[in-house]
Amino acid sequence: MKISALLSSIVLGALPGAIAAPGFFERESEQLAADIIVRALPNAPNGYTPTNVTCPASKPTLRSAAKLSSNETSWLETRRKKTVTPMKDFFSHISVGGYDVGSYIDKHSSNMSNLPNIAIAASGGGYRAMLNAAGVVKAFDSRVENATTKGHLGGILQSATYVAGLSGGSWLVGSIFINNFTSVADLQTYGNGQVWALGDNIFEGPKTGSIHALDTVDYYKDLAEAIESKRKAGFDASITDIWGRALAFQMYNATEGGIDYTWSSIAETQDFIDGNYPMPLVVADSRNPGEVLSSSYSTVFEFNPWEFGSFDPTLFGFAPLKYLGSDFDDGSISSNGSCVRGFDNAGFIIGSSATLFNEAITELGSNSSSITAWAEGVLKDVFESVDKADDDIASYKPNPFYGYNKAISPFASQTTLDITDGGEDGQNIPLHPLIQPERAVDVIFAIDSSADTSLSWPNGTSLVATYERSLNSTGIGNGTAFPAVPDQNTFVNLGLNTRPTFFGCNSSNITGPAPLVVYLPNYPYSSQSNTSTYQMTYEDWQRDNIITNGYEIATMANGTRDGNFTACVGCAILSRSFERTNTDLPDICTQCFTNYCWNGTTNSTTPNEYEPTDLLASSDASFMMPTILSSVMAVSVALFTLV
Ligand SMILES: *[C@@H]1O[C@H](CO)[C@@H](O)[C@H](O)[C@H]1NC(C)=O
Ligand SMILES: *[C@@H]1O[C@H](CO)[C@@H](O)[C@H](O)[C@H]1NC(C)=O
Ligand SMILES: *[C@@H]1O[C@H](CO)[C@@H](O)[C@H](O)[C@H]1NC(C)=O
Ligand SMILES: *[C@@H]1O[C@H](CO)[C@@H](O)[C@H](O)[C@H]1NC(C)=O
Ligand SMILES: *[C@@H]1O[C@H](CO)[C@@H](O)[C@H](O)[C@H]1NC(C)=O
Ligand SMILES: *[C@@H]1O[C@H](CO)[C@@H](O)[C@H](O)[C@H]1NC(C)=O
Ligand SMILES: *[C@@H]1O[C@H](CO)[C@@H](O)[C@H](O)[C@H]1NC(C)=O
Ligand SMILES: *[C@@H]1O[C@H](CO)[C@@H](O)[C@H](O)[C@H]1NC(C)=O
Ligand SMILES: *[C@@H]1O[C@H](CO)[C@@H](O)[C@H](O)[C@H]1NC(C)=O
Ligand SMILES: *[C@@H]1O[C@H](CO)[C@@H](O)[C@H](O)[C@H]1NC(C)=O
Ligand SMILES: *[C@@H]1O[C@H](CO)[C@@H](O)[C@H](O)[C@H]1NC(C)=O
Ligand SMILES: CC(=O)N[C@H]1CO[C@H](CO)[C@@H](O)[C@@H]1O
Repeated sequence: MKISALLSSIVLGALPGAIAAPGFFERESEQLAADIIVRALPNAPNGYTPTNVTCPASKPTLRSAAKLSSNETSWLETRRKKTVTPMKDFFSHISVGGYDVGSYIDKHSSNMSNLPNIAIAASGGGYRAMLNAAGVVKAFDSRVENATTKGHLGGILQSATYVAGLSGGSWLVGSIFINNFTSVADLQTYGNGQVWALGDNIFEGPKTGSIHALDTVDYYKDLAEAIESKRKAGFDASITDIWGRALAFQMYNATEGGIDYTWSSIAETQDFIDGNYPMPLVVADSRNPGEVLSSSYSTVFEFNPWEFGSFDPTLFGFAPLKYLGSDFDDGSISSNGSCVRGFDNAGFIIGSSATLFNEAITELGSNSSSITAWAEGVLKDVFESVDKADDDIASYKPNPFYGYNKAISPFASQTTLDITDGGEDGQNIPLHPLIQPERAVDVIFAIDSSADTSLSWPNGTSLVATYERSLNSTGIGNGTAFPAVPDQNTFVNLGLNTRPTFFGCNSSNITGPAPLVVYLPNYPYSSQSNTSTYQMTYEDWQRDNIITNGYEIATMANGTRDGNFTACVGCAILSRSFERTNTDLPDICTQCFTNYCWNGTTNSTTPNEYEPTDLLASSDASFMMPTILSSVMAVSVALFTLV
């Protein structure tokens, strides 16, 4: 889809911050956060510029997607063991009807493949999606104050194996993993132009005096120089390069937006090697110029800490991420070819997953009444030189998959690989890497912040896309299976998008191994978290309100909407594991599954416009707690009679 037409009106309307007077978003407080965070590694050889380096003794090669990489397999052994203690801690504060989960875990911990394998997926949807998912991840994080008290779910993050992000969701993943697995609570307190200072318009750059210490002109100059330098070294620069650099200034707490941080450096960080935290995954699609994507034939790519590639039958291969930019031909670098490093800039990766926003950048670049600096300033040359034929594309040239898998891959004949927003094929939740049978994930917490309805709420569209794709199991689905989900009208009519809904509870109803999906749709608890995908600035209060709302989505308002919800999450986590070990689920799980699992019922009549109002009825929950609690009870009674 050519998005210019679709977006141009929205973008200009949605960017008032971009044209606000300087200082409009100035912060009152100059308080500095005390924590020192140490990040992934600044190991690029030459800043943003991909650079020829001496090849390692055995030259990097591509590999088939038939199995996981040896890197991942051996990392999993370490990581899965490290999840035992967090899982026991989790079930020490989450009671599942009094069942002794701790003993169950102990009993099976000698064979990790019997224990739950947990994943979290954060959808696209711009800053809204980043912040809503941040709230969920915060609720899952045992390091966060009060997250392990009654009604809360802290510890799921520490128990997880994978955390996947797409587009806006990838900004969250980048913010956490490039900043040494920092917590969302810490990201919120940084402020002051360090990270997540979202009141600073990304088109103007960080505040002078922040650690980035650049004024707007210097900021543009910095972006432009990086892109120029990449081009001079012989590489394509696309709008994504500018966009990715700009994002990095907001997400990565390091000088110049972590210009020399690579995504592959995550794999070389000691805490990651030691399996102390989950594996990050970022999802993007490929798209040929002018092509309209659909989940029924798109090729879905993932960036994991070691590799970039796809499990799809249209490519079925992976390239070493650290050596992207090298001249691979049919899977290897020729004897006189050189090895290149530094292509996988950490900003470029999250920019590649979120190319939808290139349009916003392009608008500003070409519309001098918006921001003259973009049109007339130092970025002018860059805008004129980068390829704008298709704005929403990240140019991967040389294409690492050139000449590879010629018999099946349309990419084998292309010298450039065009990468685009992971949500462009409709699969806006990054489930793809998590439903690969080789990864054997048991439960996915699928955070959906999509803007499906006209008021920017989700209605199940993304799950439908992934489900339909999986039905073509011998084709594009390539052996993946996914739980059945109903049509979008049913989602709205049955309220499946107003509360957590479980899909795939009955594994025997799925053709092939598939995880149980805990669907966590964006829904208003304490604030209207349906801001526009193209809202590009958030004051700290609004950022924090959406994060709190996300926290309430994950916990059903800290258990006040259903006192049994945390137990039900426990059931969802344990379900596949108990099946493997032939263990009966505790009784309470029967009730839970009746309440939360979609049972196959559909109602496909066209619903009225979906327009939910804040469940907690006031944006200031702490102010009116007693009233709210009773209204929550009333609402939950009403809801559960409907379920
Ligand atoms: C961000 O990084 C800088 C430099 O490494 C460090 O001094 C600062 O404390 C960090 N900011 C926060 C809020 O942790
Ligand atoms: C990353 O954070 C962990 C846990 O807070 C800390 O122990 C470790 O020293 C940090 N990593 C680096 C490289 O400093
Ligand atoms: C990944 O595995 C390969 C082959 O075993 C090894 O050469 C490489 O160093 C590993 N990469 C990392 C980052 O550990
Ligand atoms: C944690 O809970 C205590 C006791 O209810 C409360 O006083 C405190 O404000 C809470 N902290 C946060 C960050 O919510
Ligand atoms: C890197 O090496 C390739 C050939 O292996 C060469 O064509 C290219 O000019 C080199 N780039 C730089 C910047 O030296
Ligand atoms: C759900 O979202 C899709 C995609 O935006 C839209 O086409 C459809 O009309 C929506 N349906 C309902 C019932 O909200
Ligand atoms: C199934 O996938 C193949 C590609 O692998 C594609 O050619 C075919 O059109 C798909 N079938 C349907 C019904 O979408
Ligand atoms: C839920 O807990 C979070 C974090 O402690 C808090 O910010 C939020 O206000 C609470 N919400 C409700 C409805 O209790
Ligand atoms: C929680 O589940 C138990 C067992 O099914 C049930 O007896 C109890 O009423 C439920 N509590 C709430 C608050 O729904
Ligand atoms: C079971 O699977 C079929 C399709 O294979 C689907 O139509 C049905 O709704 C599913 N039932 C449940 C409860 O998921
Ligand atoms: C399935 O769920 C619907 C509401 O979503 C409910 O009306 C129906 O009674 C349930 N069916 C069974 C067999 O539980
Ligand atoms: C399970 C399955 O169908 N795997 C196929 C995925 O695609 C590759 C490449 O076409 C095939 O070789 C696999 O057999």
